[in-house]
Parts: sequence; structure tokens; C-alpha cells
Amino acid sequence: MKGNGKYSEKILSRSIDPATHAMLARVDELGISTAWDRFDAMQPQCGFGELGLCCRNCHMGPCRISPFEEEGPKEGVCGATADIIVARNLLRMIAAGAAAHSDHGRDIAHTLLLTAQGKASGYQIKDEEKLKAVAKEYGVKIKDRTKEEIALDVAKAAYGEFGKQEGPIQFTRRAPEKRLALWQQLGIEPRGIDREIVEIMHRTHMGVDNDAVNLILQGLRASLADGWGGSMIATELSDVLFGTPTPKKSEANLGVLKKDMVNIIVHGHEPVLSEMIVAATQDPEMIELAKKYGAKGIQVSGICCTGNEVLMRHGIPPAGNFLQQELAIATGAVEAMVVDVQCIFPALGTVAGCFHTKLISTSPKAKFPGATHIEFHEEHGYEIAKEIVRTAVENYRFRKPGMVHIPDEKSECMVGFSVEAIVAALGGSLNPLLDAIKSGAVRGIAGVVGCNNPKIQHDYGHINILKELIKQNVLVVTTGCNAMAAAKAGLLLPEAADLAGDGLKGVCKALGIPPVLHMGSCVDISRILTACAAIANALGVDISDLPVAGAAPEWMSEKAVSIGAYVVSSGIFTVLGTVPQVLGSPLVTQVLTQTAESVVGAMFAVEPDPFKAAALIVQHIDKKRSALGLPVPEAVLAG
Ligand code: SF4
Ligand code: MSK
Repeated sequence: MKGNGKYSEKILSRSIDPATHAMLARVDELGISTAWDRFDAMQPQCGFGELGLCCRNCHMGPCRISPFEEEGPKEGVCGATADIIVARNLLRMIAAGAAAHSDHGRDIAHTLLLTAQGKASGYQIKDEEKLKAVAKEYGVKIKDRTKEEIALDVAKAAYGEFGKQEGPIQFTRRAPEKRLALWQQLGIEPRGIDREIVEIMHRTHMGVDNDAVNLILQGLRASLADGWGGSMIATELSDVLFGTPTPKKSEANLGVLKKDMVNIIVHGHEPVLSEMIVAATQDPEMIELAKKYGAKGIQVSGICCTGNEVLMRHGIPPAGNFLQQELAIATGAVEAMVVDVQCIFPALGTVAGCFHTKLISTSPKAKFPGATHIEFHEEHGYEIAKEIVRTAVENYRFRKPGMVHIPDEKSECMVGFSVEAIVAALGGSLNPLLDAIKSGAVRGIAGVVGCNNPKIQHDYGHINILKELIKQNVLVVTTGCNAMAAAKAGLLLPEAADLAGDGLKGVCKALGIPPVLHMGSCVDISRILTACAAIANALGVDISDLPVAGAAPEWMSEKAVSIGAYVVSSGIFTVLGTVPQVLGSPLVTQVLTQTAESVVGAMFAVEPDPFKAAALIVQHIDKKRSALGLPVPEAVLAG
């Protein structure tokens, strides 16, 4: 066996994470295939698809434009060119991504509405201060009213954002005036969340909008409705209901699963279900039941963003990120994987079928092959969560001890840096951070986010860009699966400041914070927007003037396409680690990677090498520092 003597070359090439290596060896031994195997089986992937050149938008097609042969077709049956087809495909990805985030936001608004009406079981308004802050933004009367009365009006106002026809979406008013004026001038200020998504579907229908640039502008408008609308509503109202995250310690990686306890994994995105699952596992009746079946107790852990939601509010440990979902089941120690929506492999049922694990689907919107469906409704949230937990606990007796294989690896982490928590860590105002940026101790800020993708060695892109950025004194804020990669690698600990450049190290040590700050789940990228808007407003500049940047080193989802679009439209330079399916159109590629800079003040770059990606970010930050008249430090050479 080539490799490192313990693991084969193939296993080592798939991930940099030791727990993942151990489990990849285990699934090989058991003959279970994973996303990596299916990815290999998919090679070579379709060249037309990779370039975005395949169209199925009407039944005269499917059509594909051939860039490969001189004589190949250069137009679809209707006459659509490569530019039109690529732009339309890109827009449909944005629509799907914005829809996913925004529907999540709508569900949270619905839960708040039911809670305010006293119709939701187990929920309460946990952060009254945040409720009042959001109420103020919506112009909801606060004085002499109960929190339920205020919440009812806030929920109705937030609900209204989805079906609005003429705008404005209230949270866009958090953006600096210059940014708002620019959106208005470009005609991309979003009018209503659903309206912008519907308009994409209309415009990309056969024979409607056939101008690539006009199409892209609508894509930006819909993405802004996601970032400053649906996602921000999801974040803010989740804080109202479940509490605004504060710093807390936890542990991360597959090693958090417990050999002698009932293991329940929550996977997906929405906190509405997972909050109740966490509560139900603390019910003495459930703990007693677990003991009756011979377990020492019940351990909940998370995968993907529902994991991030309970991690930052309760310190529930994440078992892993996106590409580890099948591996978690393959430990043979999971009684139930409870899923809601988004990023859940349809393959999970097959893997669960090899063990005693029950895959439990809960959303009427998301059913899976091989899953037991226990439908979740907030009206009976706690009771249903208890039924799910009971199902998991009763499944413990079917665990086969000989099949249990939990890797040892886990790392400590410090999580829960909401904007409010960051301001608190800074002593109550942003000023110490602004001073550190001005002096150059903190060179700039990078938001590093996003998924895993078997196109890139698992966690390699995430960890190397993070290490490189902090070395160059760039403070990092992270969400999603990047945050989990960082947690597993020990980068979310204050001690990780030792890996940072001297300036950032000094700031982190003085404040007792990690150099990589965990800000939550994918919808919580809206927290990064809020922070950038607050910093820009404090300095009296636009977001595009700030020494900040974004990166998604291993992105894969349509939500990431929408995120990238709203981050760039908000004025933040963004580096993508996997190549988007747009290269079939030189025009669309040029608009996204060049022209956008002169239109929205930011653009995309594509750089799979995390070291080079970090260098691009540092270069960008230094350009912005120089334009603001701030000192530009000497670059630390990439190592
Ligand atoms: Fe082909 Fe045009 Fe129909 Fe697309 S819309 S499938 S390019 S005919
Ligand atoms: S979970 S969208 S794989 S970050 Fe939000 Fe991870 Fe990407 Fe899903």
C-alpha cells in the first residue's frame, strides 16, 4: 500500500482530516461507497455542463453549444448563444439558492408568528432586546406592549417582505447610504424576496430576457433579496426566538460521538427542529429511557448548518462538515440522523441501511429514500421532537457493538461570535477593532465560508487559506462548513493566535479571542453583511472601500452562488475555490471577474490554490488600505 503506511494514497488524497481518513478506511473495508467514490465514477464530468453551455429551458432542446469543435453548433434551436445560455443557467442557480435561504427565513418568521400567538409548543422569545431592536427597524411600536404583541407585529412585517411588490426590504436599510444609492441607480435594489426569484424564472423562460448583462443584473437583485432579506430575516428572527449567540466552548469532529450513549445527529439547516430535539434530549423521561436500554445518556451532535445553529447557541458539538455526513453513519454508533432541509445526501438512506441507524426525515418539503418520515410541525414541536428522540433511544438496543468504529479525533473550539458578541468582546464598541485596522495590527477582515466539494481535497482549501490569512494579520470570520473545518483544525481557539502574524496575535491575546471567529450557519453570512455595514458606516465610507474580502474555497451549492452574488453586489471582492459553470461564455466570465468591479465596486476571482487565493485577498486588502490612506504592511511571504 502506497501512502503513509497507515492509509492509502487514495484515502490521503481525499481529505486532510485524520478522522475522515480513519472513516474512509473503514467504509472501504465495509465496501460502502461515498460521495468521493461516486465522484470518481462520474469522471469525466460533462464538458458542456462544466462550461454552463447546456440548455433544457424548452422542449425544442436540450441544446448545447460546442466550444470544442469548429463546426459544432454555436446557437440553440431558438438561436440562444453561449452568452445567453450561460447567463440563464447562472441565474437559475441564484434563484434556487436564494429560494432555499429565503424559505428558511420564511419558516423562522412562521415559527415566531405561531410563538407570538401562543400556538407553538416549546418555543419562547428568548432575546427580548433583539426583538425590540428589530421591531424598531420595522417601525413596530414597543412601548407598553408585551413581547408577544411586539413579536406578532415583527413576524407579520417579516412575513410581508416575501410577498412585497415594490419594496423596500427593510434590512437593506442597514447598508451604507452610498451602497443603497448605487443599487437604486443600477436598478438592482430588491423589491420583494419572492418577486425577485419569480422574475428570474420568468426572464429565463424561453424567449424572454436574452441579454446576458441584463440577466446578470436581475441575478444580483435576487441575490440581494437573499442576503439582505431572506437570510437576514432567518438570522435575526432565530436570535429573537433562540437567543443571540455568545462565545462558548465545544468540541468538533467525529470523535464527539459517544460509544456508550445514544447518539442523535441533527443535519440540515433550520434551527426550528434542532432546538426542540436538543430540549427533548434533556427531558428526564428520555434520559431515563436511554438508561433503561443500557446507554449512559443521550448525545446530540450536528452536521452542516443545523449543527452550526445548535453549536453556537448551546455548544452542541459538530460531528463534522458536509462531506462527513455518510462517514458519521458509518461509525455504526448513530441511533438516528435527523434531517430537515438542504445539503442532505439522498445516499444517506443506503448507508443507514448498512447499520442500525434510522434516517429520520421531518420536513414536508424534504423526503428521502430509506428514511422514516416523522413530520415536524411547530404547533406540536416539543411533542414531535420527543417522539423522534424516543425513536432514537429505542433504537439503541439494535446497535451492533462489533460494528462501532468511532475515530478518536476531536478538537476543542470556541464558537458563537455574533456581531453583538464581537462588540461585547471589544468592550462595547467597534472602536478597538477600527483602531487595530487603522494601525495595521489587523490588516483587514476576510469572510471565509462555504461547503466541501470532492473536487477539492476535503478541508485542504479551507484550512490552508485560513492559516495563510491569519499569518498575514487578516482577521477571519467564518460560517458554514468552513467554520466546522476550522473547529476541527483547532483554529477556533484563542491559542490559535500563535499561528497569526504579530499584529493579529497581539489583538487576539489582548481580547482573548480566536483569530478565526465563528459567526454561525450559512444564513448567518448576513451577520457578516451587518458587521461590514456597521464598520463602513462608522468610517463614513461604502462597503467596497473597506479592507475586506470573501472566500469560498470548497463551495458546491446553489446557495453559495447566491451568496457569492450578494457578497460581490454588496461591494466585497470574493475568491472562489471551485470554478463556477460560466466559462463557456467569455462575456459572462468577463462581467463577473472584471467589469463588476467598475459597476458594483467588487468582482469575483477564481483560484483553487488556497495559498494563491490568500495572496489575492491580501493584495486586495492592501489596495483598499492604500486608497483609505492607511499604512500598508510588508507582506509576509506565503510559506
Ligand atoms: Fe434550446 Fe433555446 Fe429551448 Fe434552450 S430555450 S432548449 S437553447 S431552444
Ligand atoms: S451546510 S450550503 S454544505 S456550507 Fe450550510 Fe455546508 Fe455549504 Fe451546506
